[in-house]
Amino acid sequence: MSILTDIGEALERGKRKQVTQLVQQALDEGLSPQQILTEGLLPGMDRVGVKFRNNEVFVPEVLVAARAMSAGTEVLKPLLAEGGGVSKGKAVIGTVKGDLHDIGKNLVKMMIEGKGIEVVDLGVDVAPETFAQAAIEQNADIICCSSLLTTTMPVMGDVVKAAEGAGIRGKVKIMVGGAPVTQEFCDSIGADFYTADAASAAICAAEILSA
Ligand code: B1M
Repeated sequence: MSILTDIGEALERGKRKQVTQLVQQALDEGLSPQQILTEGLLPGMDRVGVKFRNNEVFVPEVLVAARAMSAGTEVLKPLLAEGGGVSKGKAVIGTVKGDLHDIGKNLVKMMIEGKGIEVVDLGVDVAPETFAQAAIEQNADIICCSSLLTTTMPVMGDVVKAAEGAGIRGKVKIMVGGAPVTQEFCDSIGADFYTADAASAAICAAEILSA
């Protein structure tokens, strides 16, 4: 069994210390942070999601798996975020109001920072007006919204309206993403960019700032 399989299985069982240790071991063996993320941690989390949907595991098990996932990404963080240097621009990021899922949002943040872009993290359960206000206060170029629930996706439309209401729509680009979000949805609410994963989000943010 490969170490990537071991990482996914330890994550599924919520073994935080084991995940941390295995991720470090994989790095020591020369695997890339990207490979550890996409072929070890993420497949493990996906399997937890399937079991959750099928009522084979419940919120407590999902929470310990999520904590193990966060422990694993914490080890990778400095490597994924390698980029450093002078900031190329600024983004504010958050999970929209009503939604507490933050693992994907944290990954998007890490990857965008890896492009040398400063990211202000507003956390989870962020109101539309808070996104707009933070963009003004931080003089941000981009607002990044994450949503994992079909019930909270519409809040992204309210973020677009809040930016319009605050008079900053011409100045900031609005990026949206999260498992249920699609390009069609992005277009329907008048947001600027949809990307499906953290790596594409980072490329998109960098392209916005170099345009
Ligand atoms: Co929840 N949950 N959850 N959950 N949870 C889902 C999302 C669900 C699909 C599970 C299922 O039924 N299979 C389902 C949603 C169904 C739906 O809306 N149709 C669901 C549900 C129903 C719920 C509750 C309502 C359950 C309940 O209480 N009865 C509840 C809601 C709480 C709330 O938010 N108000 C709930 C709670 C929780 C936990 C707290 C237990 C925990 C979250 C812990 C945490 O985040 N700190 C949790 C988890 C972990 C999940 C699953 C299992 C995993 C999510 C995750 O972290 N994936 C999830 C099932 C699944 O997705 N397979 C599920 C890994 C992460 C890296 O992926 O976040 O998709 P993701 O991010 C990706 C991309 O989407 C993208 O990039 C990331 C990396 O490449 N991306 C962006 C994300 N944001 C982006 C922004 C961008 C661009 C790309 O631009 C700005």
